[in-house]
Amino acid sequence: MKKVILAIIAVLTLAATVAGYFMITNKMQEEYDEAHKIPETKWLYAKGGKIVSNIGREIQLKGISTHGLQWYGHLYNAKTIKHLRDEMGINLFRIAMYTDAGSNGYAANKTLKEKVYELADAAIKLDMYVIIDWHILNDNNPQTNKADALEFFAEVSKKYADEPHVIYEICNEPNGDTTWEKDIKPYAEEVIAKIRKNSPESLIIVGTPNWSKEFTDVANAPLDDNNVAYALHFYAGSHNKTLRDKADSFKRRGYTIFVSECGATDAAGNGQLYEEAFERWVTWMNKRKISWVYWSYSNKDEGSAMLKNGVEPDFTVKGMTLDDYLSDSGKLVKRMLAL
Ligand code: IDC
Repeated sequence: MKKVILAIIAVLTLAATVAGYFMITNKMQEEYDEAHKIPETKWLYAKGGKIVSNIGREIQLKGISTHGLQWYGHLYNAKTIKHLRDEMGINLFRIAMYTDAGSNGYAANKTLKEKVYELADAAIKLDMYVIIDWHILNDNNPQTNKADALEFFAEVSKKYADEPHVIYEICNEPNGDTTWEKDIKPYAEEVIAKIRKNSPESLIIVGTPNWSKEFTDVANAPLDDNNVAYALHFYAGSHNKTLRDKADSFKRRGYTIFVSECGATDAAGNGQLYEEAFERWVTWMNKRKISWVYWSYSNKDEGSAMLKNGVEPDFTVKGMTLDDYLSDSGKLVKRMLAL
């Protein structure tokens, strides 16, 4: 009997000691974790086909693009961005700065940079991400205005060197006979070198051939930089599953896709909305957490414009909402942003 009691006491003592040990080590572990926790910052990284934060959390950005600043700059200010953030739930704003002289873009009109700064500063203050878009289009090839681009990105990346909210899109849509190997890649290498000199961490979006829709040549000779995403642009009336499949196989190879521009019309940006086709694209992007940006916030008489033709939101009216001013395109994107 005595032996049994002694044995029970021995077992209980051992159990208590073991439990105590684990309690202590658990507590120590918690304290260690707490002391060594890495805080999540706002920097974004393109990694393995995803956009992630510094602690590896996957991030999807959703946003709206301006139309050309040289034509619709008066519609864009801090209030516009705040209303879009609060009413549409976006966390990203894209500043489309056309570059070609023929469209009175940056090559002919250096004052556009001031508007870029005004809007980027406003977006940052609102704790939003912002894309500074070097909007090549009629100038087909990023090499056309490369000297301006190098100077522009050197200055802008210096100003925003420590600013994780700023994303650089260095060539909207290369097109015509522009190729990846001969034109875009060498251009990107030079521009990225300028940006990296000031801002080693920033996320950079690089346009791809054929209006940012071709990835084969990119995958065969990718950029040697550890924080670039590649642009995929689509318009629901013109592009469908064939393009999604191409993008999927590119993504599966570990490249990060960023839909820095898309629309619900056809590629001309005008005419009817392809609502169902657009929703299929949105579902596809959301499922993969691919970030996307809608074209565009303007009041031009064209199907893609988010505001009714010619109207200008009056932000001085107390309690005003953008709802009163939205076109069918604006209403559609509001719905799609809520998916
Ligand atoms: C369109 C505008 C239109 C303008 C035209 C040329 O909606 O008002 O006249 O540019 O400047 C893109 C381009 C984007 C186009 C858009 C629609 O990035 O600038 O905007 N689009 O055509 N790529 C595919 C479609």
